Amino acid sequence: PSASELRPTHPLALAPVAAPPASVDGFVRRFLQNLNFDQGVALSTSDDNDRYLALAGTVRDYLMARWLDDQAQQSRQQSKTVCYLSAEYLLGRQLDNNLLAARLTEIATEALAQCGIDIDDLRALEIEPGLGNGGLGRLAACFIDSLATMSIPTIGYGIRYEYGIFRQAFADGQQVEQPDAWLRLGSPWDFPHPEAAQTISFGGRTETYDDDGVERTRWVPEWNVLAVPYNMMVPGYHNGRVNTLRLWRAVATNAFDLHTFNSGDYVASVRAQTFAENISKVLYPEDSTPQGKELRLQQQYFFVAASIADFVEHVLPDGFDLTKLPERVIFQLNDTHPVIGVPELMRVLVDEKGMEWDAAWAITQKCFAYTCHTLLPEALEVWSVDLLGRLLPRHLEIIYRINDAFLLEVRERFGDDEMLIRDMSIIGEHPFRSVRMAYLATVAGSKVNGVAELHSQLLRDNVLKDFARMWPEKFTNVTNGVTPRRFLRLANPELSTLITETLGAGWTVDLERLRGLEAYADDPEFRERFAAVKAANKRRLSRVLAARDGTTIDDGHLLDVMIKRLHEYKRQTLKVLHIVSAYDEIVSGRVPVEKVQPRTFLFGAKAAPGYAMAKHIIHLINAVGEVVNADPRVEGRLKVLYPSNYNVTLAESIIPAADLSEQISLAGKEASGTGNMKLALNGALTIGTDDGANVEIRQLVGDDNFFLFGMSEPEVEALWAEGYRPADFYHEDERLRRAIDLIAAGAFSGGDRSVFEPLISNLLYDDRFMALADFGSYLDAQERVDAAYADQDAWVRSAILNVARSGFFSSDRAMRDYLDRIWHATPVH
Ligand code: C3B
Repeated sequence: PSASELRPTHPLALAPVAAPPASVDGFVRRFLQNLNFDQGVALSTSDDNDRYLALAGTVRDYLMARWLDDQAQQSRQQSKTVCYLSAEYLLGRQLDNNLLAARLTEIATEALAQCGIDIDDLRALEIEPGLGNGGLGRLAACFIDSLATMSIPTIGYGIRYEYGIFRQAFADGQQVEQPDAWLRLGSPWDFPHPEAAQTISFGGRTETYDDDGVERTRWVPEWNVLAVPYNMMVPGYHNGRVNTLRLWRAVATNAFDLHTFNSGDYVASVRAQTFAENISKVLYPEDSTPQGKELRLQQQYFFVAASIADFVEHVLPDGFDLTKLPERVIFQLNDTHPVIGVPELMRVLVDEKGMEWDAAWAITQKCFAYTCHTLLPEALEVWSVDLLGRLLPRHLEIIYRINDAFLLEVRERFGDDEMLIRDMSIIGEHPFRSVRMAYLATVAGSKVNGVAELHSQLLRDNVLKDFARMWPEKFTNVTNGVTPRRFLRLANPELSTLITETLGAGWTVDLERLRGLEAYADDPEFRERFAAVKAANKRRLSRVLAARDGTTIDDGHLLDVMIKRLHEYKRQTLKVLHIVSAYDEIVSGRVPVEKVQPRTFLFGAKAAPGYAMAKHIIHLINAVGEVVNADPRVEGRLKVLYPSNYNVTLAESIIPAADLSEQISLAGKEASGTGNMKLALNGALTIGTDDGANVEIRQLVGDDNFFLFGMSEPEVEALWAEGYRPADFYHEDERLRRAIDLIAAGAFSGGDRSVFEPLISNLLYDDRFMALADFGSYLDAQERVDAAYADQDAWVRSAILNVARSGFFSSDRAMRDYLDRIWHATPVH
C-alpha cells in the first residue's frame, strides 16, 4: 500500500492524547523526561537554561491535549471565528501565565523543589517575547487572553519577529538601543508548521486575459517568500481551553532566481533568495509614528496575506461556500497595519475564486471591522501610490476601484461637492499621491471603533467626521480593557489573596465583583491589610531595582510612577518640570525640607530610536535624576528612578507598588491608555487630565479618588484657536519660570547651557502639547496629592475604592462589547 493508504491500527494511535497526571509525581516524571530526551542532559549536569526549557516543555505537555482537542473541535464545529489581525503582540513572559491558566503553579513549584531546583531561578531566565511597542501590542495580548478565557474561537494572527522591541540601555543618561535576541536560548512556547507554509508574492505587474469570453485580471508577481506559521498556545484561565496565536516567519523559497542561477552564480542566487527572510527580522520600533518604509509594507502584506490564505485554505473545510464567509469569520483590523488585507481578500475572491466584483465586495465589507487607536494625524498611515504600486500592483488597482465606487456613493449622497470628494477620497494628493489606510478601513469595515468614549467621539466629530455623517451606524466605541489574570492575579499575588479571602475566588473571571470591596473601604482591619500589601509590594519592587540597577525605594515614600512610551503628547516633560520645581523649592529655601512629603518619582519609557526630541527628554530625566539623587539637601525627600528597558516584566513589578499614576497627556491626544487602568486596578490613585479612558476612570472611581487637572479637550481647542503663546505662561508663572531657568542655566548639565537648549526653546516657542499651559494646574493638583497622602487613612480608603471600582476595565468586558457590537460570535464550550 502507498503511504497515504496506511491507516493507524494501533490502539494508542487511535486514542486521544492524554496529559501527564496532574500530580507532583507526574510533573517530576515528565520534567525529567523532557530534560533527558528534549534537552539531552541529565539533571546532575543540566544548567538553568536546560531546566527552564524542560520546565516550559512540561507545562506545554499539560496544555497540549486540550490544545489539540480544541483545534479538532473547532474544525468540526465550524463556528464563527474571530481572526484578530495585529502586527504586534506584546505578550510578556509565558511561564507563569501558563502555569496559572493550567492550575499548575503549586504542583510545578513542589515538583522542582523535589528535584532540588528553585522555580524562581528559572522564572528569571525567561526573556519575554516583546513583539510589540506599547499599548496597542499589549492590548492585543490582553484580548487573546480574554477570548480564550471566554471560550471564543479565536485565531490571533501576527508576525514572529526575530528581534522584538529593542533593549534599552543608558550611556551618560542617553538611550542606546540593543537588539532583542529573544529567541537566542530557545523558544519552548511555539511550534513551527512548515507543512502549512504559504507562498506570498510581491512586485511584478498585472495582465488581463480571456477566461471563456470573460475578461479577467491576474497578478504576475516578481518574487516570493514563504510564510511559515509558528503556533503559540493561548490558554484560557481555568477553563481548559487553549486557543492559538499564529505568528508568521519569512523563509526563503526554494525557487532560485533562474536568471542568476543560469549565469552560474549559485551563491548570488541563494543570497538573493535569503534576502526575503528580512521581512520578519525586526519589529519597527516606532510607536504611533509610522515611517512609510517599504519593508514595513512588506511585513504588513506578508502576514495579512498569509493569514487570509491560512483561514481560507486550512481553517475552512474543502468546498466551503465562500458567500457564507461572513458567517464564519470576522477579521478584526488592529489599527491600520493590517488594512492591506481588504484588497487582498478582494483579490482572492475575484481573481482566484472567480467571484463577481459586487458579490466579493459585499462579502468583504462584512468580514472586516476596524479599530482605530489614535487621534494624532501623523499616526494615520498612508502609503505612497508609487511604493504600493511597485510592491503590490494588483492591490493598487483594486484600491482604485474600491475608491471609484465609494466616491460615486459620496456624490449620490452629498452631491458634486469637489472639496468633500477630495477630503474623503481614499487616495490623497498632498504632499504626494498616497493611499490613506484609515479611510480604506473605514470604507471597507462593517464597524469602526475607537478605544475609549472620548476617543470614539472625537473620531466621529473630527478625524472621520464625513464618514460618520455618511454611515453613523458604522461607528461605535469599545473602551479598552486589561486582563486581570496577568495584571492583578499574577502581578499582585498578595492583593489577590486579600481579595479572594474577602470576596471569594470568582473575581478573576468576573471583575465587577471587586465592587464588593467598597463595603470594606471603611473597615480599619481591611485597610490595614491593604496598606500592608502596598508596602510589601514597594519593598518587592525595591529588591527588583536593587538587583538590576542598585537603586532602592525608601520606606515612607510616595511612589509616583509614569510608565509608558516616551512621546511629547504624553508629556513626560511636564512631569520633569514638576520634579525640578519641587527640587528648586527646597534648595532655594522657599519650602522647609521637613515639610516636604517624601516622594520617589519612577519613570519607565522607551523612545523611538529616530525620535530626537523624545531622546532629549530621556536625557533630561536622567540628568535631573543624577543631580537630585546626589544632592544632600533633598536627601530622603526626593528621588528620581529611571530603570532602563521598561517592559511587561518590569511593569508587573512596578504597577502593584505604585501609589500615584501619572496620566498627564494633553486632552484629546491619548486615545485611551491602558496603563492607567492597570494602575487604578492595583490601587494607585490617578493624577490625570480629562483624556482617553481617564475620563471613564474618574467617572467610575469618583472625583474624590482622582486628581483631575488641566484643560479639557474643548478648552485645548479654544486656546489653539485663540493663538497659543507658551512664553506667556513662562512669564506669568513664577514657579514655571524658575524651573525652566534652572534647566536652561545648565543646573543639570554641569553648567553647559547648550545641552537642553533644543528642548527649552521647543517648550518656550512651540510646545505643541501645551505643557506650559497646564503646568500651573498640574502643580496645584500635586499639592492636593501631598495633602491627601498626609492623611493615610483617607488615602488607603481611596486606593481601595479605586480597586473596587475598576472592574469595568477588564478585557473580558471589552471582549463582551466587541462580541455584542461588532463580532457577533458566541462561545464554543
Ligand atoms: C495606543 C494608544 O496610544 C493608547 O492610547 C491606547 O490605549 C492603545 O494604543 C491601545 O488602544 N497606540 C499604540 O500603542 N500604537 C499605535 N500605533 C497607535 C496607538
